[in-house]
Amino acid sequence: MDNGGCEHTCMNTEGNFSCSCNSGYELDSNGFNCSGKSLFTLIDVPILFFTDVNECLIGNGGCEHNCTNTAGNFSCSCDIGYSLDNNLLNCSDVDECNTDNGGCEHTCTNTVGNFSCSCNPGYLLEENSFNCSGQYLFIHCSSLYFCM
Ligand SMILES: [Ca+2]
Ligand SMILES: [Ca+2]
Repeated sequence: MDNGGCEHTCMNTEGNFSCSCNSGYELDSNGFNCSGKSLFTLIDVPILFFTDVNECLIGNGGCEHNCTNTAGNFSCSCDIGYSLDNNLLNCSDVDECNTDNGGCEHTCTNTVGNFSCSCNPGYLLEENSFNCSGQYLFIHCSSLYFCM
């Protein structure tokens, strides 16, 4: 019995026959012989079938502000003035005044998503929005000894 010419298994079908191969082998193009799958192919399969899910497309990935899709994962980030909470989803206002008085020379006032500087009475906020300079008082004098 020549096994129908099949190297491994011959399967009889009505009026015909076909060859099949043992597990781990695949049928050659001639329809009779079997050759072992290359190790490369076996390793490559899970990579070929790997498709990333873009979690950001559904409900922004649960991120309160910005969602960034990555291969096999995703991450949330926050707008300027906010920091990511421990749950890695929500964003909280940064109290800039806690660090170096927010850079303000006099008074720092924290706001949601921002902060602002202000100056003590008699001082004006400079154009850089951080420093304070002495206010110029214009006194009208009609003479050296009489000012109003
Ligand atoms: Ca992803
Ligand atoms: Ca703030």
